[in-house]
Amino acid sequence: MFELAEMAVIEEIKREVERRRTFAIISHPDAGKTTLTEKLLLYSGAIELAGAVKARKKQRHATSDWLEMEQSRGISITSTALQFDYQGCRFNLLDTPGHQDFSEDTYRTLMAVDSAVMVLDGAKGIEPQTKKLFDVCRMRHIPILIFINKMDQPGRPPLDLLDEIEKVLGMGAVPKNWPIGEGPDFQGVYDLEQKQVLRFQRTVRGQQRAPVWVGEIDDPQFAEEIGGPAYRQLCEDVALLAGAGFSFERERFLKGEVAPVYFGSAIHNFGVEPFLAGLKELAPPWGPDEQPRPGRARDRGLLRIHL
Ligand SMILES: Nc1nc2c(ncn2[C@@H]2O[C@H](COP(=O)(O)OP(=O)(O)OP(=O)(O)O)[C@@H](O)[C@H]2O)c(=O)[nH]1
Ligand SMILES: [Mg+2]
Repeated sequence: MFELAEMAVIEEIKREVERRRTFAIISHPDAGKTTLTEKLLLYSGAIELAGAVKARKKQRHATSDWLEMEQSRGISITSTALQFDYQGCRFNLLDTPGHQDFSEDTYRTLMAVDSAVMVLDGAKGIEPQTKKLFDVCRMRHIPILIFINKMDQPGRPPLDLLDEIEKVLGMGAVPKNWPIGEGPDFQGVYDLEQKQVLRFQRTVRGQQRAPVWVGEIDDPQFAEEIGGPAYRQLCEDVALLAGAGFSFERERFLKGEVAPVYFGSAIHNFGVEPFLAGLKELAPPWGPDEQPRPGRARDRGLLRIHL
């Protein structure tokens, strides 16, 4: 029989485990993992001013590229573990290097996480290193969330990107939000579940949170302000998506069979907060594996000591 004090400790441990979200950010080099990491820190309140991967003289560098060589070259070389709290959850985030020379480090990191964030460049889609890392995730049945980044640059039509995820990765892709405007005219995202428009404003070098207007798609002022072509495209896409019958099943997500997809621009802080909210809602806490994950349990303990 457990004593009362022991029971309280066990309950406390259970609560602490429940509120943890341990995930890695993975992708082909340069898709924007470190930039997104920095913006997740900004939106969680862990930092007040976001740094840049390639910082100017007196500007802050991105928190997770802390090695001098990373700062001078503007690439990530090692995985960096960062911890922050957001709305009662404790996030353990591992920003990984994309370059294949350092991929051993990324593979090891993937043994220790409960989910992965896959960052895609909206113009490039699935690149070779992304595919390789995806294969590792699939082998380990790691649930994946997708952030399609760099929507502020001319890119591919969002439906093409979803199609590519399904065809190349063989995984279902369910959009949670949808881009408003494209390339330099990218203005925000439409939340497909809440049926809400989130229209962001840029800030100087994206160092601070982007002011956001939240409203209805049929608000005449919104329609006027975003301009005719962007508005028509958004309405057409939303109607098309409603008819396409996308449905997100949590069980399939947890098995790594289907991924929720979010759009945004990490550099301008567009779509970062909805993505952070999605992570909180969907990324699973640690739990007994439903399916065996090769190589996982042994390494997990070791890494957790440091987190
Ligand atoms: N236009 C645009 N550029 C971005 C965006 N996000 C990141 N970048 C730029 O893309 C480049 C690569 O960004 P990183 O965040 O270092 O990419 P990474 O995936 O961490 O790269 P590695 O760690 O070296 O694999 C940098 O010059 C960023 O400023 C974005 O949303 N839009
Ligand atoms: Mg990086």
